[in-house]
Amino acid sequence: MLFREAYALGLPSQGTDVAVIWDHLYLFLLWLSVFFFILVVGGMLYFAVKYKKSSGAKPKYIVDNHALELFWTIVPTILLLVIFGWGWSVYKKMVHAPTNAMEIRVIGKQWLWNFQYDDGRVLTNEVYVPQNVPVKFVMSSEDVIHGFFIPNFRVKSDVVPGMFTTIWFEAKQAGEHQVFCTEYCGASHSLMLAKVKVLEADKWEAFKRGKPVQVTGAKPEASLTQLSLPEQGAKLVAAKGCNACHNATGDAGGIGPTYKGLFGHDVELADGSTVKADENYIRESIMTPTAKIVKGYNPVMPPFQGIVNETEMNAIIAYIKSLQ
Ligand code: HEC
Ligand SMILES: [Cu+2]
Repeated sequence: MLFREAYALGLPSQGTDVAVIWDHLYLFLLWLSVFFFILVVGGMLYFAVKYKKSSGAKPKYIVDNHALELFWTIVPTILLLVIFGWGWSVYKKMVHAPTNAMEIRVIGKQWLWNFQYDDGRVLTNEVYVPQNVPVKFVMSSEDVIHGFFIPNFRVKSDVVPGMFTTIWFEAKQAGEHQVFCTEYCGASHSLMLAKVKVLEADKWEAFKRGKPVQVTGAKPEASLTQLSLPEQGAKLVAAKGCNACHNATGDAGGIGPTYKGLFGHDVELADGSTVKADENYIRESIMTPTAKIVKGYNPVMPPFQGIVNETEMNAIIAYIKSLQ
């Protein structure tokens, strides 16, 4: 244990498998650099002393040494390729969430984190997740650029207004894990903290059954009548007048395209290109509808910039996603 502590230089605890492979790579790079630092600087000092000549001495004329040159070309090349391949494989694991990952939406704003669950619950500065289950955070910002970082899981991403970014993790250690905002976002940036609370299976089941989590003002029963995120979205598209032009039935005859079967599929655009309908495409379609015009439709949709906020955006997307 002591050896690991010294060798790993006090890196935070390894809360995921990704943290383990990430640490191996990081420590390999670190100790490789230390090795070459000692080799180069040590060699330099050693030779400076060993071959010190009094001033005025003529140095010997040295011709090239092919064996040596090949050696110091080929060895670093192999090393760099190993680092590249290794880094690539770790990176791939870090960014590609398993397709069965459970999704939670994260909204950053000055200076707190909100977490939106599919069942409609919203938690602030704390998020409960199951142990040993892949979880994907779909993140957006209400104001400026924030950074979402869970050191114990070795995952981090900027959270940028006007787009979605994602991270994923599969937590191995039950308990609390600290979240930091890692992008200077204003006066209380350093207080923009949250906790990821990893629950064992039985506790997770209890949490899902809906022990009342928001106690401010509302009675406990309120959580039972709370709407799920897709249901909130259905209410919102009705309230914001979207249904005048869109439907959820699959009927193609409306002023705008149907929501049914949209999410995750390719959309043909008027300019002949196609685009995959993911979270960012739907956000753009709502905020700046003229950016991409769906083939066969007129650009008559009004922009909803400033009318749909981030919380509502997540609900609307969850609703469209549910209409497969
Ligand atoms: C005045 C009619 C109208 C209203 C109101 C309207 N839309 Fe649209 N919408 C359209 C039309 C027409 C298109 C297709 C042309 C385009 O891409 O702009 C479209 C495209 C879209 C797309 C892309 C669909 C696809 O198949 O790629 C989404 C998503 C969307 N709208 C969501 C909404 C939401 C959410 C609202 C309410 C907040 C809304 N729309 C309000 C007319 C409307
Ligand atoms: Cu921040």
